[in-house]
Amino acid sequence: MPKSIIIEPEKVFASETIRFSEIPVNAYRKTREEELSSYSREEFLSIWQDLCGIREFETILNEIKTKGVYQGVTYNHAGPAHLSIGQEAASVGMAFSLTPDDHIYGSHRSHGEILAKGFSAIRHLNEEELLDIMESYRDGAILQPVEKGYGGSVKGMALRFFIYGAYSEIFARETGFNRGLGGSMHAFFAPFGIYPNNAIVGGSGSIAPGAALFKRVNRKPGIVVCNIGDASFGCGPVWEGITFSAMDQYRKLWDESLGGGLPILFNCMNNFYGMGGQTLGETMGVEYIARIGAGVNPEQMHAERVNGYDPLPVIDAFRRKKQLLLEGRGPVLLDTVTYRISGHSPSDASSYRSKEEIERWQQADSIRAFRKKLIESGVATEDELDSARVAIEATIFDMFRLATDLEASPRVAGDSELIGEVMFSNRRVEKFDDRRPELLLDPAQDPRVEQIRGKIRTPTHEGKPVPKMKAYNVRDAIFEALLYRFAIDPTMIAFGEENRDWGGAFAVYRGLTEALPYHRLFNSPISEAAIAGAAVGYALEGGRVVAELMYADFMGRAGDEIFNQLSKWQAMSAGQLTMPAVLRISVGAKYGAQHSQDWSALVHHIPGLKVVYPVTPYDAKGMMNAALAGTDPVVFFESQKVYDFGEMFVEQGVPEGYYEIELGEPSVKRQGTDLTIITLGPALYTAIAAAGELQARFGVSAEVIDLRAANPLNYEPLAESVKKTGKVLLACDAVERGCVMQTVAANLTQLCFDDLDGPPVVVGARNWITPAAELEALFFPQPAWLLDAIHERILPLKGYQPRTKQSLGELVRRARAGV
Ligand SMILES: Cc1ncc(C[n+]2csc(CCOP(=O)(O)OP(=O)(O)O)c2C)c(N)n1
Ligand SMILES: [Mg+2]
Repeated sequence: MPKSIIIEPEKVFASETIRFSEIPVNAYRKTREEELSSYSREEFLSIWQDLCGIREFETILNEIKTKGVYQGVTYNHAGPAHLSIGQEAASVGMAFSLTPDDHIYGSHRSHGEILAKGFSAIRHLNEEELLDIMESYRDGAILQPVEKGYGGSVKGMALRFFIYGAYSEIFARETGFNRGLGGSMHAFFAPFGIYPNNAIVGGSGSIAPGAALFKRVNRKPGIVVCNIGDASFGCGPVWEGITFSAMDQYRKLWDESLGGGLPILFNCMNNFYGMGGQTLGETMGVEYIARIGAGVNPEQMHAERVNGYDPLPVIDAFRRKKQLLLEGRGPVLLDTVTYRISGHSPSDASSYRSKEEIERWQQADSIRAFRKKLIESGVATEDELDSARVAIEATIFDMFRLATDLEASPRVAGDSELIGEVMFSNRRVEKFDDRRPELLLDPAQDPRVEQIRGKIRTPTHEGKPVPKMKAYNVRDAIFEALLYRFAIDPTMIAFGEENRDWGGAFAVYRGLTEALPYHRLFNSPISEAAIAGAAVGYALEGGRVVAELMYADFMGRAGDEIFNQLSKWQAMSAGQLTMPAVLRISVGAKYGAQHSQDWSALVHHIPGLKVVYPVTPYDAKGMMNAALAGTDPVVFFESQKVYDFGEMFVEQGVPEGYYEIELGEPSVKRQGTDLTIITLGPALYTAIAAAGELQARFGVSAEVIDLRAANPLNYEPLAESVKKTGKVLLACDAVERGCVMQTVAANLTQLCFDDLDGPPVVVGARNWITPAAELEALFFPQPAWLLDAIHERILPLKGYQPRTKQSLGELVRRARAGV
């Protein structure tokens, strides 16, 4: 289906001038009278109390970190504390009018934002809702210690609950929001709309757009706020997240009923510093962060700078911007000016800024200024303000003390396997919502489905091998699994580069464009970080997502999103979140050094990812089905070498119906008795060819086992085979150094030491760049390499003349040369 928007030469060559509109800077002009009529006395006092509460929360942490004691309570906090003293007004202003349906994402410096949003949520929720949250959240584990001996109101209890959960999380206690597995920089509490905070600078910049996408696609209420620092605007993934959020298609191509532009507000907590680098005048050139909006879209992201040293202009801006977002006019950029009076962390000597500067900001302190405003306007007396301050400070202190008490607030036991238990959620979810999945046609009528119907799903047909054109292949298998789940789970979406119209970079999605509306299958910008990051945001909000990276070599562009985000949030949430995201990554060939590398080892090394690599149609369908029924992040490698391979192993053919193959189960592809060859990826076919030659020329019977997955991995069938044969060769297309097979070889050595005639031998690609298509035989393992290695290091083959160097001496030489 071609694009409905036509690019016309006359139009794009017409002479004109691009005009920018003015970007407001501190345009808030409300008079005292106007302010007084905009808020009730109760609201003014709540703002005041929130400001004081955050200041006290952070002050206690600062004292504890620097002196080890606060008001007689001694405590040694080993972890980080990136405090936001000075930034309270910006946080309170941000959170004031947000409801629990509005989700915030943040940075390492998010205590203030968390508290402000929590305080606001407690005001927005009624007593019944609060009780329900407190009692059900982790079966009351946070509530129990705070309700003991407390006779106050439900809202008062909720305040205690929330502050205690935050402190406990920071102090790594079982009673923290995330059982202490998140900690200071990652703490969050989803029932109040507080979503993951990220210790990677700008980390939320690519994730929050996925959360906003979830709201649009699934017609959920509320907006998403991405709170990030000024220095994070130097991070590529933030720019990618903005680009992803500003795509024209939301308003021009997607169904209007979805609501238009992504409801996301990038809120820059602009304190003018990274750690020591000054973003105004030194490390950036943009001068006003708000200016960035001008380069993004004609609306300039409705960008604006506001005074974040006063909560009222921030509240005003958030109200106006939220309205825009609900009208579908997002994304929005706010440049909220504030100042961090505290150091970057308590050990910060502030050597990069002058004392005078800090003092000037202290004199202008937002809390002091707000107090003055309330008194001068007659909203409250000194005494009233003091007693409100004292009350919140007392609650904060009490909860701090309780959280430091090891008896009331224990840590996860020293011998606990908890972390291991929450690395994966290992659940099965048929669908994440009960509504009817949006489809453009009955899947049975899909043109691709009809085409596949004419294909042959068995290895042979009428006694002959099946010609490629007629064979049901790996592409078809993945397509079938995807279409099946698209028709069941209404939340499931897929996106990536060239995913629509083009049919997916390698035609796996051909036929899906016809079946799915735009919002369920769409083209992303060329933004790998945003593709992977948005998938993370979408999944952790509760939707199923399939994102695609065109080549494994592009994983570097999404490094943080794959290695730190996709992999870690389930465990950092102590199992509160699931991550039902499949990241399809094709592994190239023929395209040289930057398009043909198998990087399975990189993701295999990262805890928290399931890594699979099926290479037959039967395996691809069964494993994609399993991945799409699960709740864990699965990196699903697909080899371009085998996309059009038919089924060669399963005699009865690839079933038309639904079936699953458990992830992590190796598969014996050829039975044998003398030698075991274990493979991962397309090396399976190399091994099958080698096994054929071994049998035909030397009468050696090789068993060939395809791992199909790198993690998790069941070693039992491998050990069983090795125990039978006593000999094992492992082969893959990844470069030999540090490849998955090295780990498998090391483990098999230990598992089967007594049964092995000799050590396992690994044959991988050379530790080189992948050369041009014409030279690939020099690089990727060939059947002859396997025979050579077997002859040299496992089982001398009678009369055999090796064709390549596979000796141990050669291994040492190559290692010494580093190649
Ligand atoms: C990707 C990455 N690079 C560097 C760091 C180390 N670091 C932590 S905070 C920080 C400065 C961040 O500045 P900004 O985004 O303005 O937030 P602020 O600390 O001012 O709140 C740096 C460099 C990091 N955590 N992540
Ligand atoms: Mg900063």
